[in-house]
Amino acid sequence: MCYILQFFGGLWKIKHIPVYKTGGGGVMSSALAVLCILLLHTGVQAFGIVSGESLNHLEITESAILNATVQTCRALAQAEGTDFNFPAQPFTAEAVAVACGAPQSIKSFHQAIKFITLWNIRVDLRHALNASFHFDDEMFVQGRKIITEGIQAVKASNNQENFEAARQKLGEIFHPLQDFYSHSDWVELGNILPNSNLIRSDTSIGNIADESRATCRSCDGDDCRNNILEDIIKEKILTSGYFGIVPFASTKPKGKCSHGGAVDQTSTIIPKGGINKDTFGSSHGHLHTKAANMAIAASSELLEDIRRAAGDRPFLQMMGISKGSSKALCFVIDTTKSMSDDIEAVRTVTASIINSEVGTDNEPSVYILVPFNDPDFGPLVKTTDPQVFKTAINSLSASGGGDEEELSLSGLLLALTNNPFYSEIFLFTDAPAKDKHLKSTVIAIIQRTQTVVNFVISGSTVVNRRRRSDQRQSSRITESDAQLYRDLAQASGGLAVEVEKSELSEVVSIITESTSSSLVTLLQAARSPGKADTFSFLVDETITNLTVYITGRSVTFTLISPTGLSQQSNDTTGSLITESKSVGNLKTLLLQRQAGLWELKMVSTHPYIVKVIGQSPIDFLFDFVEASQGPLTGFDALDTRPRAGVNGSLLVSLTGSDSATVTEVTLVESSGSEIKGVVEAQGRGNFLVRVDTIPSKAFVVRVKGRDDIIAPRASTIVFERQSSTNFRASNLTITAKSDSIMVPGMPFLVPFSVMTNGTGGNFTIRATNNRRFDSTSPTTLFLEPGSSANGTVTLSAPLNTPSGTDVTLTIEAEAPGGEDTNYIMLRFSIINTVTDLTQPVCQLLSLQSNCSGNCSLSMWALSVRVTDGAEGTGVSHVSLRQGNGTFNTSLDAGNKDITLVSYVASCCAPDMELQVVDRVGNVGSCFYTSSTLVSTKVAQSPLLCFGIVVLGLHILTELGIQ
Ligand SMILES: *[C@@H]1O[C@H](CO)[C@@H](O)[C@H](O)[C@H]1NC(C)=O
Ligand SMILES: *[C@@H]1O[C@H](CO)[C@@H](O)[C@H](O)[C@H]1NC(C)=O
Ligand SMILES: *[C@@H]1O[C@H](CO)[C@@H](O)[C@H](O)[C@H]1NC(C)=O
Ligand SMILES: *[C@@H]1O[C@H](CO)[C@@H](O)[C@H](O)[C@H]1NC(C)=O
Ligand SMILES: [Ca+2]
Ligand SMILES: [Ca+2]
Repeated sequence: MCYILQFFGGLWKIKHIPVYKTGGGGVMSSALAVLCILLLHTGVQAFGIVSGESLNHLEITESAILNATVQTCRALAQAEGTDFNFPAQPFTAEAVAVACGAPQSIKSFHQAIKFITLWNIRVDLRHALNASFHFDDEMFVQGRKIITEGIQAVKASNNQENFEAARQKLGEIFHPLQDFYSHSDWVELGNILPNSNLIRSDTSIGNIADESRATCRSCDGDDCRNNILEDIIKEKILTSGYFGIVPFASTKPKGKCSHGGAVDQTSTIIPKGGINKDTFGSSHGHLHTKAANMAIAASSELLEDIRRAAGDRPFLQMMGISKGSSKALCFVIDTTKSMSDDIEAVRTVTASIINSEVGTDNEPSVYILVPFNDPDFGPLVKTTDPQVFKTAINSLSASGGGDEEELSLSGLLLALTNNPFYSEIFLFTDAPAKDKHLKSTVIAIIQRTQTVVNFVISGSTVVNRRRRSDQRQSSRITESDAQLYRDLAQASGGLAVEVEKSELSEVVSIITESTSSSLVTLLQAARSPGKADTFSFLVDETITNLTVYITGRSVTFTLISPTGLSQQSNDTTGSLITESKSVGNLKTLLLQRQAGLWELKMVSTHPYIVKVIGQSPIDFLFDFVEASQGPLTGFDALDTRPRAGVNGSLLVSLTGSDSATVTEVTLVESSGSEIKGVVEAQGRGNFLVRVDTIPSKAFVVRVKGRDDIIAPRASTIVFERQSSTNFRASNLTITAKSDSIMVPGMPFLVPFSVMTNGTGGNFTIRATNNRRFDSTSPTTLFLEPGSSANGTVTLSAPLNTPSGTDVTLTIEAEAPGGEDTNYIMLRFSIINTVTDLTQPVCQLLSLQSNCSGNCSLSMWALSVRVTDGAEGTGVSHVSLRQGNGTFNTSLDAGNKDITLVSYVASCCAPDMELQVVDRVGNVGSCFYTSSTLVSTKVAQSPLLCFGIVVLGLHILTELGIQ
């Protein structure tokens, strides 16, 4: 609904405004835009929402997702014969993930919900000028088109396991779907169920009012309860409110309803008043609850359709819930000539991870492999099947590579842009990067995706690398080559481990040991050049497996526990370190479990990285956010670096506890200087943090909080977490606007704009996409100081690109001198135009039933043929949705477009329902029951007197499918 969005409880004061349309087609002059914002402010105040009463898009979407997830997990539990315990109402992500038997997916479930709702709310910020996205101005056909085309894209993306793209589109189409119930008269017409025709394209939406037909009369003062005309209600005519924010310039046709509210200027023109149900304070606020509940039900119905097309497990994966750890296992491997030992070590550890973790809570949810060589890299293997991954790793072999340097950053970039956000990558090489120019792009994507990248660099100090022309001449990674990898590791919060070839197996098994999804970062810091420094980290009662990783040469340290005990690095008898390993330049220390503030005093003159992690359910997610630039007030998550040197905001969400709160958020520079933010609770575990100045140097985000636990006994946990990623701000601003769907074979334009808040000059532009699609873009843009310039990237997907493929495009702008860069990362889906809009159909071939007397002694059976029609894409899968009999499907020997289904069940289970899905995800269902058919046929066939029905081909019945 187009509520004044109190996003996260109070911040997102967004009011969708289907803004005044200029004659040309909706482009507003800046003067009008200013007017919008001013009007909006008064509007926002006039609505006066009481927090927590009216429901907004965020809450509606979250309710529907939680409900659909519970339903899916329950169905899976039933199918698998396991118990299912409904979580307590109202559902929370934590409780639902636990009920689904996937507590390890809590964080990724939160991420998915957050991401989907973000894209929902973005519709108000980015498509404010388009009434179709909000079902205003009687834009019913246009609104439904947005929904149904979006559904096709979501299904195609799920088919290709591109769940991020599916989430993005899903969020976008939730918005109009939910708005329909607030902005149209569907509720006023007395409907008690959602309008299912909005998620189908082959049916009528309803009886839409003619353009010339009057639909409303003026309200009686402030009382709008009876402003819709009686004949409209009586004839069940669909209409929706018109909206405009410019006084005296209304485009509302005569006699039409308005949206209503203080902001809507059309509502001051006869017929006055409005019909929206956005909040309790709206013109039809008395119907707010009904409309909001109907929007939840409609969103549930949409999710149900997507779930049926995808299947239960893939649907849950789209929601971030997987059986295993919800984490990716991603290897990027140099496959040039000298790498056979490394490949062997990776092969061994992969086999061991797969053998020990498949079927456990630690099983990776997706496996990714990117080989790189020289002059080529890739192809990427991305699979949810561990055996496919194992086979891919086993088929790697070391050869080629030409000169000393290899394409390590190209391989890394391919992995980074295909990996889920917030995951981890392991890169193996023994060579310098040939493609050093990609460094800033790699760092940009590390920051955007919050990925941790660990490097295993073998043979860097030993004299055993390639022996080519001169057998005695050896080479190795120089200090500066290694430093590039260390810089990337540090930026990402990963490790750069340097070992000899003989130490590979040991180090690979150490660093890949923990794939648990409950890992949290307590401290992550690097010093380059190295220097003596003291670090502290707070350990709370929820932390287990407290582990310190240190990489660096000639490092000594002293560890001091909360109780004041200390232990030096050369002391092997102390009690603080319960286990320690040292291989190559990596030290791993498992610490005694002790809550409180620990201290680590480091001494080294060489570069080093320190990382302290533990396992805990409590963690945080965050985005940099910015007040929307559009005509609406609200905050939007940034797809770019935040702006340096000015104030900024972060939206922080806690995961893993319903009762935890954030008490302090600090941006910590590596120099140690700290910028504290002002924290405002927004409800639902979300916190807005405002900082006065975003630093110009790299920084990490540190969150402190507390959790006041009531049961089983009252206690307070004070915790501290840190981002593993190092972030950077920029003096450049980069924005881009485009559609999110590409059609294969057609040039796709992405206009963008770069603005400098500092110096001018020639700015370097780089556009990279992760599918190696053809692309053109300017290579430089000239900017005057403090000004902006525009460019366009043109991307083309080859004609044969499978529907549902996604592509990420990163556009980077680099200031003269190369000191400052900013980027924007965008994701598009490639979707073929879908012409198959109908579901497969069932034809009953035969039904035999001798159900009489004791049902447990008799059986019924049927056979059905399923086809997708001559114009269809074909039957993709047929499954049993209801019924517990024996179910078999086979392809017709003569015609592969026909699927034959046979079913035999006990008469005690007289109902059965088939679910039939075609290749583009149109879902139908066919319902059969032994008894109904018997009774409907009584009049036709005397045979039924014997209690036996034989429905032969002569009474072929094509059953209607809804
Ligand atoms: C929850 O989902 C089920 C199945 O999709 C649906 O029947 C039900 O109406 C939904 N409940 C709500 C409150 O939307
Ligand atoms: C600590 O980690 C090890 C290995 O990663 C695991 O076997 C063990 O169960 C963990 N202990 C706790 C308390 O989580
Ligand atoms: C550890 O090194 C320090 C000096 O760096 C020395 O004073 C101390 O005796 C050493 N301890 C052990 C157990 O070797
Ligand atoms: C932004 O510009 C200011 C002033 O010119 C400079 O001090 C700062 O380092 C710049 N920040 C970045 C991230 O380049
Ligand atoms: Ca080479
Ligand atoms: Ca079809």
